[in-house]
Amino acid sequence: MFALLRPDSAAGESRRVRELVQKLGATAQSLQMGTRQVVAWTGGDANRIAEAIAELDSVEQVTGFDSSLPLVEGSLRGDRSAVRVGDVTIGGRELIVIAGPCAVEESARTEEIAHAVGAAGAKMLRGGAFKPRTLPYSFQGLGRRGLEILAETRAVCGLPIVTEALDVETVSEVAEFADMIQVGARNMQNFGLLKKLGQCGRPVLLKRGMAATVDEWLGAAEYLLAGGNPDVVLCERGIRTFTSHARNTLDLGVIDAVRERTHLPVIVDPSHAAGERNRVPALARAAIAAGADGLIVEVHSDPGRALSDGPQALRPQEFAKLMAELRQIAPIVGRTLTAARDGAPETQATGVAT
Ligand SMILES: [Mn+2]
Repeated sequence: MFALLRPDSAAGESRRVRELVQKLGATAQSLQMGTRQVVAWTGGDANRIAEAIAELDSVEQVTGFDSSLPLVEGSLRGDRSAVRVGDVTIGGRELIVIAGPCAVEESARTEEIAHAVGAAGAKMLRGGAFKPRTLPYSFQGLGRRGLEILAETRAVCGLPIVTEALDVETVSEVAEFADMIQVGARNMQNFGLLKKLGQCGRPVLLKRGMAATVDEWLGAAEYLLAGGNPDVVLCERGIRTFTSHARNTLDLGVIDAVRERTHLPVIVDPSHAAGERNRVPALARAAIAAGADGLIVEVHSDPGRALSDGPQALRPQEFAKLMAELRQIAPIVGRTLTAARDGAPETQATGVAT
């Protein structure tokens, strides 16, 4: 069961409620849902506890679990969550496009890409410092140096950064530098990592596992929320099917299905779904048309020399053209997309059809 505390409750009030619940024989924990304090418990005499708790001034509502995903499905709040990352809000009316290289390479290259995507309208920079690669011989990322390059790039370009934490050991190090921490598809059910990220103090971008059902994906998000981190953005990136024309099959239908079940924002990664740059724009346009709150797109200024995922990286001018196309789609789905500014790569986009 749950107790929702009043918005004006003093900090730490949930501890007093939790201790009372525990005294009555239940196992309880304090949670934070947005700005609200919540105490959740299992066990004990449900009626007796509910009666005792309802009498406390700080308690607004006592309610039972009507879902196995109470925080993700948000039975205590009907509104949609928006997740703040620096000065960016994901999940509002504005579409948020995150762009950048698969992996952080040298500093000048990272800055060049960041300037180009920022001018074209991207609101955040992506780039992996710790890379999960299929083979141990592939480029594994620059590690801490990669995080430093991202932070240096943020200082000159102003874009908040999202980068992946691969394991429990590196979470604190990544949190030191990143504005948002990514959980990769291969790590979606790394429950130790999810528990650690519940306490990391940074918003989390949770990619869907390549063979994960919606219940499993939302269950992973529930771990983050139950662990104390309310700032979670879901990311569909394609699932494994029998298809051979693309790296993965982008599950466009899941956007609406997930938005119906959870208040959390959902963005789409068309790059890892496509696996090939020519296929990326169509998937990106479709994702926005299907209701995504934003995109995360791989962009590289010299994809032929990229150390990771070069074949699926858009060149800066291709990214700018895609952004121009998305600006035409955005108002149709009730969204806005920031304008390109001076210094954006030249684009000849005249319409959605290419
Ligand atoms: Mn990649």
